[in-house]
Amino acid sequence: MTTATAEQHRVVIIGAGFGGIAASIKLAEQGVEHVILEKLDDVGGTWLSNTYPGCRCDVPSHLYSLSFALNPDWSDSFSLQPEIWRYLRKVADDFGVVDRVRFGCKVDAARWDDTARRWVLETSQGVLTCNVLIAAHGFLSEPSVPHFEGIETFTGQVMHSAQWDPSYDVTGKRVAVIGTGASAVQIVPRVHEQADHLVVFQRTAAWILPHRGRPINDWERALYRRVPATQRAVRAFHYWSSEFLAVPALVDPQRRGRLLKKVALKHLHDQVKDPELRAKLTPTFTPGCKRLTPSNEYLPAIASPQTTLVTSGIDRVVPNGIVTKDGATHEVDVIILATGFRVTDNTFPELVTGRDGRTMREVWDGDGMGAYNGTTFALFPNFFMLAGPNTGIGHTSLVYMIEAQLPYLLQAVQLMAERGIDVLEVRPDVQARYNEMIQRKVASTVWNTGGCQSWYLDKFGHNSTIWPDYTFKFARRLRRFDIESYYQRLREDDRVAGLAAV
Ligand code: N01
Repeated sequence: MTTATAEQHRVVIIGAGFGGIAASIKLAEQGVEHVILEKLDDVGGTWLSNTYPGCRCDVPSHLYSLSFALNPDWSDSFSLQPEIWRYLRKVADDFGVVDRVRFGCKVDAARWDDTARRWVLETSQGVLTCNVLIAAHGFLSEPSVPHFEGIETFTGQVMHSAQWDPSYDVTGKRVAVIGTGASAVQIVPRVHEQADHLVVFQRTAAWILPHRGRPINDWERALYRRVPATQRAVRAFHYWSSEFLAVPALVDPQRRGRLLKKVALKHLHDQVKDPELRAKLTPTFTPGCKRLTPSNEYLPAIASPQTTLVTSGIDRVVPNGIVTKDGATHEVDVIILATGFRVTDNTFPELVTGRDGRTMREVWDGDGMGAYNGTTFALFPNFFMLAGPNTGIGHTSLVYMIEAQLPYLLQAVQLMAERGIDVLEVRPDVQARYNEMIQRKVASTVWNTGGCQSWYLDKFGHNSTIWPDYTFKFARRLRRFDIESYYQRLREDDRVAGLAAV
């Protein structure tokens, strides 16, 4: 099929998670025709895929929602996955988003056609084209599945945390959990309740903070329903307190990060009485270098006689279990890989080919992963990414960052329509200056200096994931679409604004 005969859209959004749903609602409000391509069979993105026991959000529920679609009915101050997914599904239904989603439609390739001035998408349901492409595929969507020698010989079940098999019952089983990140910290207490024996393979100990979660009372829900301003006030409280308590500690860990360590050490001391175990569970890096993980149940589950904490490193997998480097065999029936996601090395950039014929991966291999305002990319015209490079945060809601990007991309789409602009592309010098600023700021933060290996850094130690400042500053930056930072090509003719030849 040629570009001319393919199905045409003004805007295509890839992904129907938080980002795709929010973008679709806002585009529809502006009357912009669009379609959402979603590889799964429902909306929800990460909150559809992650169904492991104990899966919940470690950001307060009132903050972890769209500002224009608050949910007065949250049952817990830190919601469990099913409730977050139901919330997203309801928002998608209420705002008519579901009707615009093409489910089971996987994007295999997206190529910029500079002659037609359109993106050409090859999908599992055929070819389609669009003038503007919005990638809302999420950066925590590709499971990282490490290869352990002999894993194919294992006779039990192997499951990644993000590919949980709901039909598998861990009751009475001997269970291995590999990893001690945010997912493991939530899985371990739940599996521990049901398993006969639990073996946790820890490569790096995690800083565990006290969890402040509690059920939300009926009267509170009634109040939020009747007086929505009260819920807004609670949301504002959560937002501003995490900005002013956490950001200084994270961006200036040497001077202002000590309190976090004190709180986490006290929590460990209170919950684990055995000094030998406590030593194994005491991290050696600065708190915040990896995502801070709150839990009141993780450390007691690890300290329980039903659990073995293994720190000697995995050597290989054998048919009946896992052999560690000290020669011990840990016999298990199921291996749960809580081993995280491919973030800086995921496959999405390999699918997207820009104006000069190179894929985003090829460009990033040369120049490093980066964007302008976490949203747009030189050489990739009319392309916007939600939750793009350096929009990640460790202390507050990613939904806030996604919402901060929406006015920026909506103004761009609106200006294109008003001024007859066919092609918008950020200038490489602008993008380079922006990334220099980001790298200067991130260099002294806990994510770069805290002495840990995390998904925030790529294999070269480059931080292309974190926004290293207060999040309201990000929102302020993106309040106005700075068209002067972009090359523009007009629809009527080939005049190029801001560039001799694009
Ligand atoms: O993944 P992780 P995650 N052998 O990368 C270990 C979000 N999230 O899925 O630390 C042995 O944090 C690895 O060890 P080490 C949140 O943004 C949010 O837990 O590298 N171990 C580590 O312990 C979070 O940051 C919520 O030494 C191996 C673990 O696996 C992100 O998702 C909840 C290994 C991976 O930890 C990812 O969290 C859950 C190997 N070969 C997740 N490879 C919320 O509540 C890896 N590991 C919002």
